[in-house]
Amino acid sequence: MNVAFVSPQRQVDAIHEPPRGGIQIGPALMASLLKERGHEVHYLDESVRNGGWQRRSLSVRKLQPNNVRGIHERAIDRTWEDVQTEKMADFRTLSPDDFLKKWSAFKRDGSVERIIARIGVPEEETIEHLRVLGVEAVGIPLAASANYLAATSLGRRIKRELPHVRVVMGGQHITADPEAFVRDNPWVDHVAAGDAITTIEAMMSGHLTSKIVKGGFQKMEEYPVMNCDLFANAGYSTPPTHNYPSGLKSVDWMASRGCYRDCAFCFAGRKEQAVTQSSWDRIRAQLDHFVASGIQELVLQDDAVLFRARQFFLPLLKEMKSRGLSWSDNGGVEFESFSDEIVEAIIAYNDGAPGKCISLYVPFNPRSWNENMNSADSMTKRYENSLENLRRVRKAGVYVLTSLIVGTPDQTRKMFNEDVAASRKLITDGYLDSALPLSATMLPGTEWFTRNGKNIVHADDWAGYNLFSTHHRTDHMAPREIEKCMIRCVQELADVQKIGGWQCAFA
Ligand code: B12
Ligand code: SF4
Repeated sequence: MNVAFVSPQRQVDAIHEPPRGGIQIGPALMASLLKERGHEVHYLDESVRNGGWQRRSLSVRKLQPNNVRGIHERAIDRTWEDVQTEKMADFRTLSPDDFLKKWSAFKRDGSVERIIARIGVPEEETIEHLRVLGVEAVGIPLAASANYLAATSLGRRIKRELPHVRVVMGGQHITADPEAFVRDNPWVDHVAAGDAITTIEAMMSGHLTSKIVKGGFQKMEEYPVMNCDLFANAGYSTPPTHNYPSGLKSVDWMASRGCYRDCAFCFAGRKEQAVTQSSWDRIRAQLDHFVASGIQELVLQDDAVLFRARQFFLPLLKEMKSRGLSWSDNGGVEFESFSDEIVEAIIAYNDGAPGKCISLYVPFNPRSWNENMNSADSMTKRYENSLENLRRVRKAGVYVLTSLIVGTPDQTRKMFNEDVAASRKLITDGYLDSALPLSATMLPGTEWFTRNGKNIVHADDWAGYNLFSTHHRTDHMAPREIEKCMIRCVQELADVQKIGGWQCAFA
């Protein structure tokens, strides 16, 4: 077979969202497997290919009040730089209320209006490229709901202009409700419900009859070594756009996946997704391949990297250090499990010999016991030892950031104010480098979606599903108030933290 995995161009909210991207581990692993089996495989990320990340066209997208379906969009003759300059000048000089009078996505008449930036290669160029490559099938990932419009628009167009090409899709958004996806997108040939690592070859080859192909949740042993040659020339930048900019050549990687917790807002912790860890043979082969490919830093995306830490995380550090690899954690280090033993191993990692721990993302996520309290304060008081350990790793030169989730279904204004004050103190007391505000998102397949999905302002507001722009109200806050809290958080912490463009749209 001659096949391609194609991540479409991005459509992002140009005002409230910092554009972030990187390799898609799932598609990269499926591509590696098919290549291993002798197929001709292309890995394309249209947001970065051919200088894509710098190619940005702007439009205004308007959604009618009262949830009337339908998207009205018109191109605008402005550049990304021009809009960012104006936005940031307003951000620095206006009060949060005045800033939002001009830039809020939520208009007084109840409509939702966003300035959308399309980032990457335009669809017609993607179609032409696929035609030249002569592919028989394409796989389009749809992990993040925020990519819904871009992914479905590309898939539909491929079926229209290259009707002989099979289009298969998958990813967490589709897994959450495959029936609805197929109903709304009847042109698609196959979709994966769950993992496709064991079914992708049959899906691509057209040997299956059913549209929805169930893949369950697969163990790490089903996944091959990720082949870096596939995306070596895809166009990804150094430093990456979603992680602390170390300047090193990096790659996203998961040595394990799944989680034993079940947080109300997260897809990774669903009951069927029990933690699965790669075998040591596979890990060693992968690390050797990374080194041979010139990779210097691993960006760990594991859901529960500290699960069975003595058997897994601590030996993993030894394997990475022995190869001189640096690393960061972007998937989230569990604060509760940030023990002395783990911290001592991280400090020892930064001993001056090649390989360094560069940054750690340690979220103070709401758990069931503290959903009615402010997270930063309640977590750090309950797990004082973990808190002290944050200071210790910072002293060893590690950049430590946390997040502050704004507009959770349970958060009151009082809780938000306390959260900002607690985050500020944690920074000034030396425990953290920064606290990144994220606007709560009701992601399909999660408890928050079931509970508060009804409060998403507009059903067609796909750009609102990223973690930076607001897309909902709660029993305690209107959409604009949530936006206002996002602005306030950045402004009120600005004098104590260094927040980068990869973390925030207002930097
Ligand atoms: C790594 C990661 C990132 C990285 C890389 C992004 C990427 N697109 O790969 C970064 C940090 C850049 C990122 C960004 C974002 N992410 Co993210 N991310 C993850 C994370 C931790 C791991 C994904 C992964 O690689 N898993 C390992 C592989 C093996 O599994 P998999 O992806 O599920 O793939 C399997 C199946 O889903 C399926 N499949 C997947 N793709 C395809 C494609 C085809 C054709 C087929 C047939 C099947 C198929 O088969 C695969 C193999 O078995 C997940 C959580 C998780 N545990 O999955 C969140 C997750 C995917 N992210 C999420 C979100 C919300 C985002 C952002 C919108 C956040 C933001 N910035 O606002 C952005 C979107 C950016 C973008 N361009 O798409 C949500 C998505 C939920 C949703 N419905 O929207 C998740 C599920 C986390 C959560 N909160 O629950 N993310
Ligand atoms: S937020 Fe983190 S701890 Fe909670 S279920 Fe998701 S991966 Fe697990």
